[in-house]
Amino acid sequence: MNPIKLEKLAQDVCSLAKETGFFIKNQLIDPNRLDIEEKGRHDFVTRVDKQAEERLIIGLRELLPECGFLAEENVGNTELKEFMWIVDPLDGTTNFIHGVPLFSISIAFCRDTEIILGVVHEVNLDECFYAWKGSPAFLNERQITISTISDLDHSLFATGFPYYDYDRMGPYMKVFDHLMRHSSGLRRLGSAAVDLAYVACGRFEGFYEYGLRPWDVAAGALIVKQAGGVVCDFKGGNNYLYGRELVATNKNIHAHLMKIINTNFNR
Ligand code: 2AM
Ligand code: CA
Repeated sequence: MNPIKLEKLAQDVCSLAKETGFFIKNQLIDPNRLDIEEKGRHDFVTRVDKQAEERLIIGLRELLPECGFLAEENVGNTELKEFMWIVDPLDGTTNFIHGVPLFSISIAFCRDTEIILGVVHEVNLDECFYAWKGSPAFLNERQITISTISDLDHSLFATGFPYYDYDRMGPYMKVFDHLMRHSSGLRRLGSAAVDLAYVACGRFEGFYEYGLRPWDVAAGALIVKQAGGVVCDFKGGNNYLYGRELVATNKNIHAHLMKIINTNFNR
């Protein structure tokens, strides 16, 4: 494969995400035609998730024909290759189904297990967050960085509520309890990709969730890091892409949040 120019690729992927976002938003006009299916208990997919994924796969194949795919709805089948796209065509499907205007498209480009480009496009506010290996992070072409807050009391956190694996609810609720008492507050937006993008641009000081899949976090994790933040699993290690648990922070509050997570989850 020819050397890949990541900056140009990021621009092209942002354009594709914006076009696909426009398609998704237009489908909300008639909520009766979403054709909702339950993939598993509490796990929904609509015709729109699948059609958006098809559009993204066609567009990404045009950009770089030889790459593999790991995409949530698996419309084009998973293809494992050295260069891979990891795609969530609609992150926040539950919001989408209920007409809550917060959902996104998440597209990451990886070489083996390394994420080298990430785009998270929040459809409703038309906010496109992106970064590539070695770059700063951007929101609609403006450079973004993590916040500088360093104490819990002034920190705003995001999380996602568990929707399976309820065995870990005990420690989860203890972390929740601690942050309720000792932080500025907790938000549950319903799109992990947006939660991560909001850590990257300084709206949130930290985010943690378990039960996440690679397509929820791949793009956002790179954007947080390129914005100056820290991303890890619940033990402080690097297994957050496939490990189904992730912490992302602005760096300054990282040790505080990890202490609370460690105390409750890793005993
Ligand atoms: P999804 O909309 O692409 O499924 C929020 O907690 C995160 O978990 C989102 O990134 C969401 O991605 C994912 N998720 C998957 N299934 C979910 C469910 N049943 N309820 C809530 N979030 C779910
Ligand atoms: Ca999805």
